[in-house]
Amino acid sequence: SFSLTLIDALDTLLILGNVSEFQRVVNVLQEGVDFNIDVNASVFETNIRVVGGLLSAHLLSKKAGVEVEAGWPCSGPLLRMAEEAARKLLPAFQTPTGMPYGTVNLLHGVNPGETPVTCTAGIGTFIVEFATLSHLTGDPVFENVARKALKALWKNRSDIGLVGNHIDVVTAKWVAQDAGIGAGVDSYFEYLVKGAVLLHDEELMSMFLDYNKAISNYTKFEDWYLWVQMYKGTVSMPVFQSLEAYWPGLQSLIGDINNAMRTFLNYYTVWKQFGGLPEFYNIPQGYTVEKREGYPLRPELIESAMYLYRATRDPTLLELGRDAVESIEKTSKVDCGFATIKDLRDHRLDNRMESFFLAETVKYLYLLFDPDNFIHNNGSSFDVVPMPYGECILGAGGYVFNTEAHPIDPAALHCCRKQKEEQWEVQDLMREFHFLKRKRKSMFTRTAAHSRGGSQAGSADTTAESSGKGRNPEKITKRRVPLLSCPTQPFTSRLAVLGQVFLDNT
Ligand code: DMJ
Repeated sequence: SFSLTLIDALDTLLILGNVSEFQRVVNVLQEGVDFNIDVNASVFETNIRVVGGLLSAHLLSKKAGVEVEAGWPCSGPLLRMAEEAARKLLPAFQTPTGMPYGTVNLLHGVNPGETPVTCTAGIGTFIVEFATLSHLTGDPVFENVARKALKALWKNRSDIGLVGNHIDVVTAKWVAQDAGIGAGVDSYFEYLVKGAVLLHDEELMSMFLDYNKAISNYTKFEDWYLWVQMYKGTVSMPVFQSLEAYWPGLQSLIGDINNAMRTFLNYYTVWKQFGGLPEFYNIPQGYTVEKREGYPLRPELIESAMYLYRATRDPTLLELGRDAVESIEKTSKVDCGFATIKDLRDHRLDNRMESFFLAETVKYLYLLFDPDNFIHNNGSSFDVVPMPYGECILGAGGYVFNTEAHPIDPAALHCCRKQKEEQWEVQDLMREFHFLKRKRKSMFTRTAAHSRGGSQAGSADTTAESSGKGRNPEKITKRRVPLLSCPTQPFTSRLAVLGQVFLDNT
């Protein structure tokens, strides 16, 4: 009930080059979206699709020709909407462990009687959006709750280094103890890597690398990944889930191309067998799992193909892309969109289209076949955006996709962070200035009293001002406070204090 598909699909419009439609939708959203509604929403889905979609659209809006307000990218209507949506999610994080509930009511917060059981991905998939929000808005609360949740998962991993599928966020007891890389866990691992890349955070990367070792040791068999018991490492389900197909793409992000390609090729054989990936595939039996035969046009295998193609230019990856386009066109295209395939055994259709089809599947396919897309920028072009405190270099590439394929420009985080830091430094400086002013005033009062023969100033006064004892008090009060001589001021360009502008060459 809050324009989920429109928000989720917005940045796809720009990546496909439809600038006018992007601009129209931005206006529609500004006029029509209201998060103050009595709706129970998934904390995870609202974050990845709505907060992520709005953040990405906000950061891309200048490129799309939208007239941005002064202060962009650190302010703007879509950013304010993203912040408003994210604030609605914050009550979910108020738990004894810091791990969030899975659902909140957008109007009333966490419902009384809400289940405390949340899946691992529902706890560990916030750092990309929430750290972006914190950097852009200057409010650390979002990044803090996301980090606390990540740390809680890390603390509760098993002795053999694995995490389970569902945990009680109040007691920190694992309720589902299957460990694997797919449904319920997937984007937790993805966000350790992407959080590390976005924030240059070695701790997040080292957590991932430890998990990666445990996952290889206990779950990997002939380049397939199985489900195992998190404490013992014994196989619990020899099943491949279509959601797991993001893993080769993630491996490519850490440079593990050979392993990534081998696993990708396993998954591609399944694709060829059915003309799509069934939700569950029993590996030893080589067939779909009962009641899991559907294919909701998920993006994961195409996402991996896109990343791996950037790294290898292997034409097999384009072949998968071609197969995907042909089978989606042939089987799923209906009058009003592209329908989920209910059963891959007979290609029956469901009356449903997931928003991730537009947000992710179409986008990754397009990017696979469009080497010149601005998203693939290698830094050879960029935009210079003048800010009150200097210039920001934006749009130079290195975009980090959230798990719903919404690209975030890491340079914007740096830009706004820098601006906020400089604002804080100015505030500190002002505070120091007023403190010194007050101090000088009281010194003047005491010195004046002393020169009139009083002794209240005290003999232990050793401050610089006290050396003016006996001098003309007028002169003392006029001595300039060395505002710009503080060695802790890293100003390189310019600084405005009380309306005066100081340039570094003046
Ligand atoms: C998307 O909503 C996200 O990628 C999420 O992390 C899990 N997968 C779906 C699409 O398959």
